[in-house]
Amino acid sequence: YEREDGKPARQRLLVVANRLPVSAVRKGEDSWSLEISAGGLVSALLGVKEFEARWIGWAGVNVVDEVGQKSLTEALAEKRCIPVFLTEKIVHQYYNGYCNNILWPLFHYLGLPQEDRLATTRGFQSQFDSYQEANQMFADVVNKIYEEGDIVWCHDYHLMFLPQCLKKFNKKMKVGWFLHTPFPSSEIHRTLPSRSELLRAVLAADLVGFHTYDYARHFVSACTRILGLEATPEGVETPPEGAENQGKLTRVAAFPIGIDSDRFIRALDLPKVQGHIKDLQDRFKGRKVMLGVDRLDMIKGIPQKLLAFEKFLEENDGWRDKVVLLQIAVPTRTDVPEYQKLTSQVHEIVGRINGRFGSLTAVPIHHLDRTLDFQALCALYAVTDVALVTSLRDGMNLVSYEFVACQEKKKGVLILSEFAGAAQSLGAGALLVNPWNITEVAKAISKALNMKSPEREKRHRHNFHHVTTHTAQEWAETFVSELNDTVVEAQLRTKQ
Ligand code: ADQ
Repeated sequence: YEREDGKPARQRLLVVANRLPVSAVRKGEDSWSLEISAGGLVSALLGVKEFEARWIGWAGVNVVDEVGQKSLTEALAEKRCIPVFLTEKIVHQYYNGYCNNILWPLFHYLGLPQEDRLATTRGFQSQFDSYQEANQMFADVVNKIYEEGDIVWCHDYHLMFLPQCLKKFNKKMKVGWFLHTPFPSSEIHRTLPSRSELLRAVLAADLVGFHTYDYARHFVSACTRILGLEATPEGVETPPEGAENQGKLTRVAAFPIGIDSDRFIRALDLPKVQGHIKDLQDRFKGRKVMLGVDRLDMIKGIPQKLLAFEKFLEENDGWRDKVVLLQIAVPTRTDVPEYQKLTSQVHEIVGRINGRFGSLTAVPIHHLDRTLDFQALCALYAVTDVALVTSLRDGMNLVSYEFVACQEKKKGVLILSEFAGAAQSLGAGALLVNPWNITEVAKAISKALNMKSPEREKRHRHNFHHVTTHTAQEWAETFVSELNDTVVEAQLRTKQ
């Protein structure tokens, strides 16, 4: 790479994810309003200074006309984003269907949606075809902009076919793939009709990453048991297939994600956040604040959390007017019936508990079906005494990290599901629970609310140290530099 001034430019990192970090809304025939969504992945990659990132993904809108596609492409180029245009049918079959209705529940050990089981089984093949087709559409965009020396980092369960599509186009492309969800036990993966095709497609990557060692181990077991391949301490070996094929080692490893902890810590000093904190403290004076922040998804175990809180209130009447649970739940995938059912279920439980334990002036649960802006979220984390993360399964869970980052003053307690990836990093500081056991969770709530300061301090120290030293930036840097090295290694193996 050479810049115009003759100096070498930074190596390009092509980040491919289902969604771009930008949402596009059409304002006119050729004008667009773009809103950046500053998620964890965006801030993680902003910190990776030695590479120049380009984003490739779907902008969240279906644009079929040429004028629209051209103008959106130009508008996004300013944000270093390159759109993939999917058709409505593909979005329905690939995204709503195969990704969210099949892979998402299966990877979180929830099986297929009960009522849809047969319909899903019948519709499986066409959804899988669309999934492959969609992955090829992402690959076509990457292939078009790829230049020698670029590194390609594919993200998540939406794009398991992408590494194979890319390597078919250019064997020398450096390709990494990272999964943000758990990878389930090989016994679960075995039930997927397309189990082998998906594994083989991922193995085309040079480096395959997971949040925890357990997920990596499950993936390797799936490859050995289902595909009959050899596992080595570094990953999975694929034997040569044809005369011209060299065989291949795919590195498999754990890269636990983190957050941009400084961003949260710094935000707490902002006057606006201080103002929110003061308002919240006044509002809930004399009561301990418990907090849940989740996408409204079945993996987050929100009904289980509410039932545990109900049990706690039943058994501890002295606490009834001294504690409040703030549950902030962002609606997602609102067009999927299973998610609509979950919303009604949650509303029903909240209504019941508030009816049972509320008074004319106060209710035990404040439930909000919406997203909060960053500053309001930081303030909430800061005033919380006990955070409740009860995911039934969760790749990592960043909410637990964000809560810890905002607790330097208060040193509140984190109750954390043992089925969240975060349990492996924050387990020593948190109270770990099995979210299915509401008696155990109710006891943990009582323990957390009654915990004395020295123990809270000790637990918080451990977690705070972890969250501030294992950041998103470090996560991205480690993955990308290992991907770079892995390919060099693979080339050496080929030459020998
Ligand atoms: P998610 O399932 O979305 O991510 P999580 O890791 O907790 O779960 O991240 C959610 C993000 O959304 C957090 O940054 C949080 O602040 C924000 N958020 C949630 N509810 C909100 C609300 N009501 N208002 C405002 N913001 C809200 C997936 C996997 C996780 C994995 C991440 C990253 O499911 O297991 O940790 O990717 O790899």
